[in-house]
Amino acid sequence: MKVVEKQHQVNAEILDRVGFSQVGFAAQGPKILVVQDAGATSFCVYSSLGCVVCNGELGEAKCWEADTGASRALDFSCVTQAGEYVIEIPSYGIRLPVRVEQAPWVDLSVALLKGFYFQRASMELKEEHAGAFARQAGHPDSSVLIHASAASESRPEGTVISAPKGWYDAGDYNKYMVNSGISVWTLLSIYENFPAYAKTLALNIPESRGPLPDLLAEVKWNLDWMQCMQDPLDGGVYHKLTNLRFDAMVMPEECKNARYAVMKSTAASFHFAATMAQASRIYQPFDAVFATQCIQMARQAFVWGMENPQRPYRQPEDVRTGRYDDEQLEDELQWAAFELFISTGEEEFERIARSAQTGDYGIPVWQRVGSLGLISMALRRNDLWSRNILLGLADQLLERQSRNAYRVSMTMEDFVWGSNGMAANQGVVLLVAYQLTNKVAYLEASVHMMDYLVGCNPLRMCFITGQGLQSPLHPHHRISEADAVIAPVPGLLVGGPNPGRQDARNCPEYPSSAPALAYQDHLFSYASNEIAINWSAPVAYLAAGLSTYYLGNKSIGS
Ligand code: 9MR
Repeated sequence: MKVVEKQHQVNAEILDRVGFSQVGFAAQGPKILVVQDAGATSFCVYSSLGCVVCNGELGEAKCWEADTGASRALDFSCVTQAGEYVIEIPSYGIRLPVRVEQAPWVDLSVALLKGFYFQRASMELKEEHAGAFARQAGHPDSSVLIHASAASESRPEGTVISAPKGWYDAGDYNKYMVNSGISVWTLLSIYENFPAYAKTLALNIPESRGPLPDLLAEVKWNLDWMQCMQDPLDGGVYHKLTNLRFDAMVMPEECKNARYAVMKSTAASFHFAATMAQASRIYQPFDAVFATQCIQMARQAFVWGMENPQRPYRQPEDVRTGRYDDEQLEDELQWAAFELFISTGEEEFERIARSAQTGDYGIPVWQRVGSLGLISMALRRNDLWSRNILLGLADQLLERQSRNAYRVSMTMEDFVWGSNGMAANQGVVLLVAYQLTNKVAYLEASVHMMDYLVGCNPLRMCFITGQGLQSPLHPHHRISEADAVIAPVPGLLVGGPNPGRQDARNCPEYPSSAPALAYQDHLFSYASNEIAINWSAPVAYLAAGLSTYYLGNKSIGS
């Protein structure tokens, strides 16, 4: 049996009592720890030589409705030099070693992007790239059946198409267009907004040292699959490539169930159009032929979506896998139209985008993508209208951070299935606001969201497998469960606290039902402990963006 050593020695007692970034702190960044309230008192920070560096008082006790009891923040931003420190709260009996460095998220950004490689379908992962997580190829997807719901004159039910490659969506082995769309957009946006940093990312994947930067090579693995999901005859895009039922908890190579392309949908076609349009401008300097293909396919999918604006996904009776169904489709339309406008400069796309009845622009999630178009428009086209909406959103997030000791923007409503993805996307919106304004408050607020995901939370968990001091060991992830390695596949973000308990039938009671504590590190806790590409992508964006700023390619706030 292959065993991967745990990287760190865990001091369980301290970990349980202190919420803090388990990957470290940025010398120029905000630095907070959170402890359960046991009265106002002072703290002291010591250098590795035992000298007092600074001291202060814990912040006021705050109750957060998502948590139980009151907590206090300890703000040690007085430390501004890289090094090893010990933080002492004498009257709480706490001595905690912490590490401060220039940008503590660099390795994390690599691990998170490598996590996408570990999700690849249709290929063998070789030991030279995957180490202990090497595995055989599975799901070749070279013989995919057109499902009855997707049948057309030229492709009747049972027609065989080939749609290999792509990333497995999550803990399951299916590939869904909608969730691929938002994930690809987020990863490509890392490249668009932080190109210099993105080019330095060395992922050790089979395409490394090839013509494409590693990040773009990894994303292309999924774009290649997406392209196979378009019906060339009419431009419509299939909603998903899936089994009829979820596979057992076995390795990819053991899965022999038939695979189907299911129903063309409006949402799938617009997700496809948006991301292919974005890809066309990004891959242009590297591969003009591919870029041209992307924009042509984006146009065809867009036309299909415009002609079929009300084809929400309807799960056929014989299909039991993920739905990603959504009834509101104007936000998808607007996003696709904006991306096409940015890439082609054709005003007709802009006109269509601006006349869409999108309604509420919230934090991006797979079923609410209007803000993705706004982010592209604000950053690529200096669009004032988009900028104002985004800054309005970011200001709300900022305001919420003053309400709890953790300084997170999460409200009770945000603790849904995939709450960690929500937290990560809040961080992305804050980081975009910083890019637009250079207001340091947004940057620091985005650090707080990152801190939350890597340990500064009521559960004291780093929610990314294989990272930090205390991370999920039993994610709902077939490969992690079925391989011979004790440790889970690294670099994957779990869904996180979710009081919804949609897994109640399969998974024992969680230790707590408080929204921020409703989590269990259990294989069958798919409503709180599954991993998914749309959750990993925004935290990868945060890790890369924060690294860029704190590595000081330009000075903060300038
Ligand atoms: O992330 C999805 C969440 O928003 C939905 O509430 C949930 C139930 O429909 O499905 C989640 O997505 C899952 C998908 O349907 C299948 N693959 C695993 C995904 C993550 O749990």
